[in-house]
Amino acid sequence: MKNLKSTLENIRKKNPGENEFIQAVSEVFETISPLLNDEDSWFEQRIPERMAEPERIITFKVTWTNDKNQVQVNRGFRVQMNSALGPYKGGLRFHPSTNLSILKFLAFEQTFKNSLTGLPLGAGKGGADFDPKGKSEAEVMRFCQAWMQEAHKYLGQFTDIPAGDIGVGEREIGYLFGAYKKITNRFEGTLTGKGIDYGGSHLRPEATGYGLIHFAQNMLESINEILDKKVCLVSGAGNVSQFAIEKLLEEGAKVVAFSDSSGFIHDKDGIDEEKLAFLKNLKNVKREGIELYANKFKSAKFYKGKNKSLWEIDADCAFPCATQNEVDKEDVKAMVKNKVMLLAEGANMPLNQEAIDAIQTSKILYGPGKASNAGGVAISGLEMTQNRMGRQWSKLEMEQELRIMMRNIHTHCIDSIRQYELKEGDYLTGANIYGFKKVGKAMIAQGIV
Ligand code: NDP
Ligand code: 2IT
Repeated sequence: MKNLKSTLENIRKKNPGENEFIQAVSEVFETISPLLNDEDSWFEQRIPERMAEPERIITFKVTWTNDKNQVQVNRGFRVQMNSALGPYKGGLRFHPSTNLSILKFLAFEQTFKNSLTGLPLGAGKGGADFDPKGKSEAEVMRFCQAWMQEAHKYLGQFTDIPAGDIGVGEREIGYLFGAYKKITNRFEGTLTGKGIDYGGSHLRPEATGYGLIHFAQNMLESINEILDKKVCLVSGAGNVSQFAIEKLLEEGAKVVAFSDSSGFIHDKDGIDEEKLAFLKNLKNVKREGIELYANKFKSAKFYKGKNKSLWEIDADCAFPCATQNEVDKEDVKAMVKNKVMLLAEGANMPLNQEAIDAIQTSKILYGPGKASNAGGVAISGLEMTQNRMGRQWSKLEMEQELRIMMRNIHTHCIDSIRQYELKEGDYLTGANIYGFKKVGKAMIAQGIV
């Protein structure tokens, strides 16, 4: 396909050195040729190129003082990617590695993910190269206030609505919300993931992890399998991982591994509720590394660093929930050897391209993040609705909504697979086609803007 090749070439040339962004764009556009071949208008209207060009990028200086009164300088970002379906929507990442390539890849992925939710949500992503590790509570608060001091100009409940991502959870959203309210003198739902007493939604903290497991249940159902008694690997130990583990335990699965940036834990007896409570306290309150888990529970062993991989552990299901490109083709080979039956992504783009190629030619059922981790932004979308209505729905209502939305996303993937006669179980292409088509059609309908 000449058009696709030259389009990708143009995008590569325009974005030199942005490896993660190019990786995400190539992955989507290279899979959707059955759709692109179907109608001339996609290329005539230059939809792929228009989707890969952010509508607006804001980068700004964030200056603040640490507890020793020393001046600190960070870089803040907001990538306003696509507003065809609704206001810009997507998380904030506070991590020292944060740069424009990473945020553009995340914002690009968000475009298709948000489309799959069925809610009126555009796409964006932002954050800063700030490292929350080792910072005091007061330092985190001052940083959040300084970030918002500039960013508030570009945000708003009908314009752009950030939420959490790596390094940004309820604590940070609280400080960001307080700063936004003080600066603008408006109490409005400009951020999601807020505390339950000041406009937050029930189930938002749990939504990404729980939604991931609901999606996996739908996938397993399609091959007449269930989660009960399945041995599971979960990477990461943050928000998504904790609630993925919680839901897996509820469903009768056995979780034997998790990780953080210091290494991974193999707990051969499996995690139970008491151990999970210990892990939550360790990561969310004490904010320490997971080695302490192995000191406390004798069935667990800690593997420091990255010399050995968590994915080599024998298991039935795998849930990467830490960060991008954490799974390579050697990891997939190990999972194939161990007869893993399903891998569903809690993180965004956790498999590098070689790992995707390997898994797509294997028998492992593969759930791509833009479908399987969409539960978080889906409940964020309902938090926005509740804020606009001035209401709060019950936890039970939100649980039902989450299950329905994850089932619908699964159905959208399956419908695309059937319509375009894709390989059985090709959720990746199914999700990409559905996500792209809806956004692309809305862009064409709204004209050249
Ligand atoms: P958290 O900050 O709560 O947790 C991130 C976890 O991943 C931590 O255990 C962290 O280790 C580990 N980690 C982060 N970066 C690295 C790295 N470079 N190398 C090794 N380990 C790393 O983030 P979330 O749980 O919110 O996010 C996890 C993933 O899920 C991300 O890819 C995010 O984009 C995606 N996601 C999040 C959603 C949400 O609602 N929060 C929604 C959809 C996707 P340590 O504790 O040592 O820092
Ligand atoms: O990647 C993601 O979908 C998120 N970090 C959540 C975004 C949101 O707006 O809730």
